[in-house]
Amino acid sequence: MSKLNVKQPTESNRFGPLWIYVLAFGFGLILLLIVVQRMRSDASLLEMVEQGESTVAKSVEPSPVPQLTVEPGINTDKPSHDAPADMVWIPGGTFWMGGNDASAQDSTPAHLVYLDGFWMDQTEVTNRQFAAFVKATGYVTVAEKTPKAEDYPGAPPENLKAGSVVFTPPSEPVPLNNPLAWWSFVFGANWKHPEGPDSSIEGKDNYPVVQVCYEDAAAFAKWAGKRLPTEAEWEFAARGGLDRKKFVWGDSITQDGKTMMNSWQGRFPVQNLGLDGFPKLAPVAKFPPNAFGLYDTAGNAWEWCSDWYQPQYEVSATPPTKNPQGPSTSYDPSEPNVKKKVQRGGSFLCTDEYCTRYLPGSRGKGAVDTGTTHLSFRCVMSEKPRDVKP
Ligand SMILES: [Ca+2]
Repeated sequence: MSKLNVKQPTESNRFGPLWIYVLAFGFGLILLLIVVQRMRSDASLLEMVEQGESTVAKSVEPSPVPQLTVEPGINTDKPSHDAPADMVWIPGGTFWMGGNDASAQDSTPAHLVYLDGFWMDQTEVTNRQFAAFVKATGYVTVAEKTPKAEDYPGAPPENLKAGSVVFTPPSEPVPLNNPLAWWSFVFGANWKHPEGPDSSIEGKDNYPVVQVCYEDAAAFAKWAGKRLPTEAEWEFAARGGLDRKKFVWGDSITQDGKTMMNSWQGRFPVQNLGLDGFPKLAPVAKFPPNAFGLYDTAGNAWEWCSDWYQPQYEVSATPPTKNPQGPSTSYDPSEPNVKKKVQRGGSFLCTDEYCTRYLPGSRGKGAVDTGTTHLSFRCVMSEKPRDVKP
């Protein structure tokens, strides 16, 4: 075949069939769109990273986040013997103690604490139980004894009489910055006459004993073969295994519409409406127990703890702080010369208007020689003997 026999290209087919160009153009267009989309995606990714947003790029290479090596949790080991009468097992474990509320500065910071398990009285010590102690031992409480002049330098001699501190509400509203407006030292007030010589505990066997100072509470505990709780034990037990809840039962002041504690309703300190059923102290166990089976760990009566009071916690540099016993001395900047121990749980006088220390992360304090109308205690017992400061 001579080249002259080869078909000459026409105008339309000189560069090949048209469909080849259409296909190539379409393919090129798709490639271009893919590249442009990829560039736009990269740009927006860069922008998001620069704005600190959570992005795919971040999830591929996460920033290092400090990890706690310990977590809150409840011990699972069981006690080696049955519960002593009227006590419950508090299993111990690791928990967040205190809080981060700046208005309750001495409770800050929330910090991890580890505790061994222990037994705790289900209720505050009652008048019946305290009477049994007095009957068995002949014990006389501090409020029943005449104060010694050397212990109270500067006190007028006429004031050196046996007595205790009684809630004496004013008849008119008062500023809430001076507790002396509603507290009085009343001669003849003591655990048998909590509101003064004319008052009585007759018919109140199941009420928390009050008007007991620290050494009275410690003497009872020793007689009972028990001891007073450390502050950490008290808070762990009060929280009932709940992690960082506002109240000992949860985050709301009531639960399922139920009133959960004996506190103050109405204008403090002039009028307690008693909407919770009790305008004053209530018998023990009138409100639901917490998850460990403890009653009245919020409200009703304050409870002594064995720790000296200082306005900050001793926190271990390597958490958790283990079985803390509190500082070796007392120091309250508002009264530096008064020896104070920690008190916990708040009382029937606590109110959101004035004192919310029925919250488990908050603290109280009191002079060791002073009982009051709303101050009681409950005891604990170690599962295994361990050194605890007296
Ligand atoms: Ca209480």
